[in-house]
Amino acid sequence: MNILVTGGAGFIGANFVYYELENHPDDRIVCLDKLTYAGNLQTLDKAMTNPNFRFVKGDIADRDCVFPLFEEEKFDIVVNFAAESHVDRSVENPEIFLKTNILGTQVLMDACRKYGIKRYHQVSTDEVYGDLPLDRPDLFFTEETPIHTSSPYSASKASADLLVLAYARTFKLPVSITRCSNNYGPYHFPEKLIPLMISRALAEESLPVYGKGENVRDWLYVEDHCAAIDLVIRKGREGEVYNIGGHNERTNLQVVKTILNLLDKSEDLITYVTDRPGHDMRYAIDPTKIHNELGWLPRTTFDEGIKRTIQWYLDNESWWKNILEGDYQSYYERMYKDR
Ligand code: NAD
Ligand code: TDX
Repeated sequence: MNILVTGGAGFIGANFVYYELENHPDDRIVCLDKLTYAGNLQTLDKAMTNPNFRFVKGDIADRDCVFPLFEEEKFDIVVNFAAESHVDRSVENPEIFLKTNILGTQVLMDACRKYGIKRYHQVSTDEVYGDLPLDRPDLFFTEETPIHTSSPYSASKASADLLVLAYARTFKLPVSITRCSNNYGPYHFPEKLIPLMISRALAEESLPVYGKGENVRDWLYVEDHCAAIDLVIRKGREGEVYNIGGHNERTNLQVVKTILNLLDKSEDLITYVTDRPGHDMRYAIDPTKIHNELGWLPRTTFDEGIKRTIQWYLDNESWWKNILEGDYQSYYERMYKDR
């Protein structure tokens, strides 16, 4: 199989590249990535020497880049991870989210129509379902939960999902979609909650918790997400949506305190800051469908995954320190200074 992985220099995409190279050594992986602020070629260092791997720098929304690549490579499967992925950045400036997340998806699917494909897979998010109230722990997102978005980011991801389903119905494109809960693990960009808190706690800097820290996220170790996508693209039914999540719900405050505790740092570092506008209260996935149809279950508990993640950040300081020393400094100033 010849597989195109877009956004493979980012967090989940890179973990997926490594998962595929290890578990399907006969397949070829081509990574197309624009290398935005979130893309990092250093992350793919270990793949670069693999003869079954090729990296191409380019924008999924650029037809002049995407179409010749499809013509040359004749892909069997496309897995689209490429996206602007940070909710706070979408509040600051929505436009690039619409361009990459919606129009980029369209360009990729147009290329699939023109050059033929066995499967186009869209990596989506539980955020397309909006949020659940904190006082209803009995409620979960299923694949039938209505789309109901809160942020420009989630609206762009939901729009892309609808476009994917429209291409399936109108043009008979063989598609699938997965909607996953919050991931964590190696190579997670330090603007997101868990790596931000690990890196700041290590430096004994204040830990900015939005609002009261009571919002709930359903955390999934990134390798479990990769295993689920791998199953769906090879064995999942065409035209279907599969939710992915592992019943690992935690409040943000619980997550931050766990990190402080594991690093043996003081809880005095926690600083409550102004809440995110439109902040979703709770995400919680019901993964029954993917479990029943494909036998998928998460392998990593939160307690185990967070320890492994912290250890990875301790062992790979140069990876995240390089990021913190770049443009990230002005990002942090902009987002958190007067908060
Ligand atoms: P990320 O921000 O870490 O990585 C995104 C990657 O896409 C980067 O390498 C970036 O350079 C690349 N990219 C951005 N715009 C591009 C463009 N126009 N053309 C080509 N490449 C481009 O994101 P992530 O956290 O790895 O998320 C990957 C996907 O998974 C996204 O689609 C996201 O919506 C989805 N998702 C993420 C999570 C999560 O918890 N992180 C959960 C569910 C779903
Ligand atoms: O400094 C912070 N303080 C804080 O309290 C940051 C960065 C976040 N938070 C809170 C906001 C959220 O309730 O932590 C929670 C997690 O925040 P993020 O890491 O920004 O993730 P989230 O907004 O939940 O979205 C993530 O999961 C779904 C990914 O970034 C999305 O790409 C994915 O679709």
